[in-house]
Amino acid sequence: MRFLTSAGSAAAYLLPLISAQKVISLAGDAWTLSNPSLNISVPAHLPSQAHLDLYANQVIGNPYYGLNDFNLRWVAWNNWTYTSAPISGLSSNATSTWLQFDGLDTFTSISFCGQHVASTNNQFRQYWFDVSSILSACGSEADRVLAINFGSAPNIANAIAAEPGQETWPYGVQQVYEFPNRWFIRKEQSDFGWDWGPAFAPAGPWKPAYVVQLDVEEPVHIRNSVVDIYRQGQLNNLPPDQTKPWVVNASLDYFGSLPEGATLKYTLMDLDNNTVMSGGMSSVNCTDATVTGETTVPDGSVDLWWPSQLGAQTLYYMTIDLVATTNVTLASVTKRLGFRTIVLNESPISDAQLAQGIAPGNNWHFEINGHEFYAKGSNFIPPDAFWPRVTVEKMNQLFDSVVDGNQNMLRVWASGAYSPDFLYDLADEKGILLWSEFEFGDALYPVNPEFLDNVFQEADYNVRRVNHHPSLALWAGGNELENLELILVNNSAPEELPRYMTEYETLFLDTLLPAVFGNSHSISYTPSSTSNGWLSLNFSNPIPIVERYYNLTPGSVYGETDFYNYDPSVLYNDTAFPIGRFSNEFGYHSMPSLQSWRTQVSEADLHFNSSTVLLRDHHNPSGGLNTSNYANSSTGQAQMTEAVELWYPIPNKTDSFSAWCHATQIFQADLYVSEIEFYRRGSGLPNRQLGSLYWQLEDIWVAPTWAGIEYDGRWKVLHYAAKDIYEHVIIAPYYNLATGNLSVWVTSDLWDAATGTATFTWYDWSGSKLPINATSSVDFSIGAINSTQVLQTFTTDILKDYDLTNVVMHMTVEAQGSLPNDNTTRIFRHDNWFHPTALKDAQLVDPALQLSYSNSTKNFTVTATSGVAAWVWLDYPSGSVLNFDSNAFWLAPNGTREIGYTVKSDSTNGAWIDGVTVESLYNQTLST
Ligand code: BMA
Repeated sequence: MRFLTSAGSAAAYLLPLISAQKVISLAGDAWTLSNPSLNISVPAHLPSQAHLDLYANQVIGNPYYGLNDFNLRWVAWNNWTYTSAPISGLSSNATSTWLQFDGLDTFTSISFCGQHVASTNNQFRQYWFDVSSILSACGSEADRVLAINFGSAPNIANAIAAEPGQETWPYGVQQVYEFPNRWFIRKEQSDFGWDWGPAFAPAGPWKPAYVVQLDVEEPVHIRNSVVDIYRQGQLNNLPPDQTKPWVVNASLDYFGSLPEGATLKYTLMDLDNNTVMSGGMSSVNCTDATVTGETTVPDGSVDLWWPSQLGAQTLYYMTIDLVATTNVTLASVTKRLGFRTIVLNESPISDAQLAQGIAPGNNWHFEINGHEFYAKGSNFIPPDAFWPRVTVEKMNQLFDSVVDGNQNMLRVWASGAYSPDFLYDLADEKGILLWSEFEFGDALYPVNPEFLDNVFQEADYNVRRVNHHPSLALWAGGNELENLELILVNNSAPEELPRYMTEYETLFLDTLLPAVFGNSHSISYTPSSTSNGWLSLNFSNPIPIVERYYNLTPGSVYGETDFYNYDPSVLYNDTAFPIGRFSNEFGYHSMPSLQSWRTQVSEADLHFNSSTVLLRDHHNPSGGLNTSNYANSSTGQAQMTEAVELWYPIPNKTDSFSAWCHATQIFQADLYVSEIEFYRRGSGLPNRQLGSLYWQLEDIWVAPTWAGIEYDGRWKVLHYAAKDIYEHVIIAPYYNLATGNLSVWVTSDLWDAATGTATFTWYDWSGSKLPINATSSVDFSIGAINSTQVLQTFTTDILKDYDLTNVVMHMTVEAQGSLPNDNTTRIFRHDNWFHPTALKDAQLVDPALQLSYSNSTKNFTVTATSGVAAWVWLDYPSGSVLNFDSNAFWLAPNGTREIGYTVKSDSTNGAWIDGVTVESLYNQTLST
């Protein structure tokens, strides 16, 4: 929206005024983006980034289209200036005038009224500057112009790398994707490219900015604040006493001049604005930058917040007033928050746990409000290469898909950006735990004092900003540091390991840990995802955590696992999967759907190995991931092809591009399901495995990646398959191809015991039942968060008279139990399939699927009229985004399934319903 001058002149556009007189938002259209040497000057926006304004003005095409990832490099190599229109509405009675920037990406030189204000070098920090003297020396209102010059991040990173005496690292340690030297700068690391995304290295004022004027009545401005809610006596990383009262600690960060003797008052309200408690805070402490105080809330006087499927997401508002001795309110902050404890428990396995059959070593699991639970979820990457265009609507839709997919936790991966407040707000509402990470990954980092100070400021600001959100589950220092980066040092230069380990601890323990523990008693910290956890935790030491590293006792189990193996024979090979306490990453990539490809790639380029498709596949796992062999990206395509060829009938349809894309998605889903089954079964095995977060939730653009949800929100086969295998009670086969040992287990993540029946029915593919001499039904009982074996046999025995290519087994489970925090007894059902040979060798028949839609029930119905239908897939045309209640399922002979759906967006006015098709593995691949 543009604002006219009061005289109504269209000649000058002025920046808008928001609520309080003293805070002028600089958001809006009254900006110009320019680069004089390129002769570019276009209308611009704040918040924004140069690529977005250049695209809006048609100076460049859609950055996501075709090979623009490469063609637009010149934008990143250049400097860009954002210049405001004259800022109107400034008061002449102010005692001081300030600029506040909530995010500048990344290297800036800022001027106001033509005078230099400051330079900045960290995308993730908030900056504020006193410009009172510049303003008073400023000429006319027309001179009140703010200009922010953004330097080229790739250029500056290279210049820093070339400084004399600059730190270097042994060969192969620093993972380079497209632009090098990302570790020298505090900017979203994946902006320089990653194996699932493009490299635009954007620049611009990516978050809101304000002019703040203070006066005698309002002498301070709150720029940030922290509210920390914990159980009395709670220490980070340790399970607290759940009977203790809540401590609410609040701390307001301000600029301006605080009058002597200011105090804090609070009001705690429910979401209907009914006051729960109010009063003055105690232990108020004022410094020249913060005002801190606390209060207690008795246990039981508030309802707890729980993650999705584990209870209600009860939220409250808390208003904190900064009050002068005259009783005048100087400033006020309202936060929406929740009462819960969430702990990453890495304590040694206790005697009581050993007595339950849990293997020695250490725990590595989360506890919510004192309860162990099974964490089900995935890894969240930046949802767009340009954050300013990430809308609340888009994230709302994505997070609905997280909950619809039976996920309760996301790992907010370490080399994107700290999530905006609205993302935590959505997670608070929907019950999604956000394991949050500092932005360091797949590299080691400098440790000079300026860098460390810059990092501390960034961490301190962001920890304080988001700490009140009940969805915040953990802070982790960075991605793949202990389990990868230090190992790479050891491989390449073992004699240098002590030095790099010391540097690692300087940054990830000595610098980042105090930013968490100094601001929060409620949140656990781990320096690295993945790690073997801590060796000791002692709060009488300044840095309480000593990491275990590789100090492992055989037979004991420690820490998290991170597992990738691009040899497709890993599918169904349980012995390949790692045994740990928690799995935070694993995966394989697949192609997006044809509908998605069409939005970013021309029809002529839609071949499996077209150069455009190849160059958008950034996965090159041959250890390189570096610029020299980056363009040789055929490796990723080859892996997907090999996977399909090894396991499934090869698509030979006329539209084989689409069929191939789909086949790669089936392999991906099949592999993730077998891994999730493996990890979940571990909840009842000695490793007491309590979490599975696959790589990765969603796409940043349209390309071959590990995502389960495509860029526009469409679900791949994976997201449906994960939804199914993340049900509370599941049944799954475990098969050793070499020995023929087949077992079937039921796994439950309910918090109470459940009882039920498992059944096993054998068919040939044409649908005839086979009289196989094996158990057909078993009654079982299963403990809380546990697994139990319901069948064990040898196919070498029971199938010895059968042709293995023509045998398939359907297993079902029906269990009675109740959801956590809910006494209602419910029936939980799940089914699964076992086939002793690869599906490419199976004697699949055409199941002659029938599809119908009922206008009254708003359900689709699919029936298999002949034989067993594998991987039944309902597809829908472009123009809408929706998900079916289930998809990618199997149907027994004459089996039928009714399927509802949820529409997330629709530009077809409902016409998509007529475009829904159904196929199974048989006609996705074999028919022409
Ligand atoms: C791990 C992640 C990411 C990466 C993914 C796929 O390395 O932590 O860095 O994108 O696997 O390779």
